Amino acid sequence: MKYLVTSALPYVNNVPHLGNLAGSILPADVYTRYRRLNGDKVIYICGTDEHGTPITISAKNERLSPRLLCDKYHGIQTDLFERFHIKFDNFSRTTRKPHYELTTQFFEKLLANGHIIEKVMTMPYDQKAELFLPDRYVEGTCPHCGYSPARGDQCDGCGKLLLPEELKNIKSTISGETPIFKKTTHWFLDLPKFSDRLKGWLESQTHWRPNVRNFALSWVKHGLKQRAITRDLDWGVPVPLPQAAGKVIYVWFDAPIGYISSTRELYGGDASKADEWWKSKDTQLIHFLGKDNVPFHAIVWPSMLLGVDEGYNLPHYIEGYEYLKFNGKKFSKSLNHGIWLDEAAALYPADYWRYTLISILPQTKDADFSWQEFGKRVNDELNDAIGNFVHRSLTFIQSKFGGKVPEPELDDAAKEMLKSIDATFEEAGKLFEAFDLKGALNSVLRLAKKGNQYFNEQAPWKKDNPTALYVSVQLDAALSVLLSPFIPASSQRLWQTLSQKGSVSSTSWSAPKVAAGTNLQKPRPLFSKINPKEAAERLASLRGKRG
Ligand code: B3M
Ligand code: ZN
Repeated sequence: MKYLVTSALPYVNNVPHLGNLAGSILPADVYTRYRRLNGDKVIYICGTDEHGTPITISAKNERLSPRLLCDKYHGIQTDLFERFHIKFDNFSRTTRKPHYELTTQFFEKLLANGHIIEKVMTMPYDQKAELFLPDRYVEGTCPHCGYSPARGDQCDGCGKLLLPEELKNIKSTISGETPIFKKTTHWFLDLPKFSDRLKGWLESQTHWRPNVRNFALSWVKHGLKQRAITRDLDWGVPVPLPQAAGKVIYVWFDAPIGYISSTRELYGGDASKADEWWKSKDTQLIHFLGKDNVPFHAIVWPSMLLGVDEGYNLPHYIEGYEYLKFNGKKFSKSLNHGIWLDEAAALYPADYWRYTLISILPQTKDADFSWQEFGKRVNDELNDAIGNFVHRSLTFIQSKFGGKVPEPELDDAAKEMLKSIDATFEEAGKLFEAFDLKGALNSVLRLAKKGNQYFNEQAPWKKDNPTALYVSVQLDAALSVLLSPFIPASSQRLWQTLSQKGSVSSTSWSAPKVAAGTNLQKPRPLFSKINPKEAAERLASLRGKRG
């Protein structure tokens, strides 16, 4: 089996925050790193989502052309993801020419196959701002659950997809005025036609998380509506029809096609190479994303893939995460509530963030990041349970055996410990296969704690205990491999301290053996403790300096 892994393409109008990192990009990276260690063929595909009104509005605010805005933030995001050791196989942009061409082909094919329909519709029009309002820029009360503010495309209260005209008390979020409804021609994807096939397909995806699957199924069961896939805008992929001047393809139509165009780009534009991932039956297509993106990936995108009828695989798995909050509330740029990646990178090593975010990953319910939580994870787990164990074992070998791994005489306790290492590879591997990244990390943490217990029981400081130290080194090496999907930089440092060759990320998902007689390097502590109160102060002072 091969694995084609994607994370939702981030809009290119901002500096991402911790929630954006935890919401799909980091877990997809961790998962891909596991796959690679496990010897699987895998690629991780992403890129920036550069169309839609989020971009045009930000461009206006920053007094830049949309293109310059995209250039600026594509650069910023590329750099930041690198600093968090996110290893994409390709990180593309949806404004590149081949992406325009592929999007145009998708549109033309769906039109030719009778899945796109031209209709005159009425759209909310902001008379003050003089523009048709895209769905996200009207707000009102949800007709289904009464939630407010519900957006014109979706209600955050009940999660249902909406149309602007269904909203009660509708307002433009650009001017605050009540919009008028004006006639305009648009092209619609005929979703109802796919209902039966989608329903059958979704019902058979019994390996998905029930919340994601039931969420998607409930939309189909409530009846799908035809959805406009063009907009009155001048930024985007032009609608390839003579009567459609001044109209572009809706960002949510072109964005997922970005997964394919980015894969093609990885192969220098060779479509047949990309198709080995997109069309071959021995490939699983795996999408990581936030839960608000589930309808587009579980309903609209599969309909597009089915509708072009070119043999594309449907998603094998959709991981839709719940939300990460900061101190109990949503991240908010306007309120400056949260932590942004440039700040995070300036404050603490990437691995501290990566570890903490995975350990609180919102897999089944919303999660909360706070400095206390960060302190607990970094101090009690990374530093005490993992770092101290490793450091104690390695310094003892330096002081008692001159840094040389001693020859063991394996007794029952030692054999038991070595067995636990194998069992952890197996257990954590199974959890990875089930997309339980948090569970996999916990399994590794339990092994480290067991190691501590073993070390304390063996008390090699009381008398020479070469066996216990030998076993501890095996455990150190195992932790280096087991942790490398989560904290690759620290794992690599440990790997080198153990005098192991090459990159820990390219060994294999099994217990490594450090032979007796190996000369180890002088250990330096892998982590250090943080002070939650000081962390908050350091962030404040960083912001003060930057103004
Ligand atoms: N850019 C929405 C988001 O960032 C959108 C995802 C596209 S995935 C094809 O939440
Ligand atoms: Zn609602």
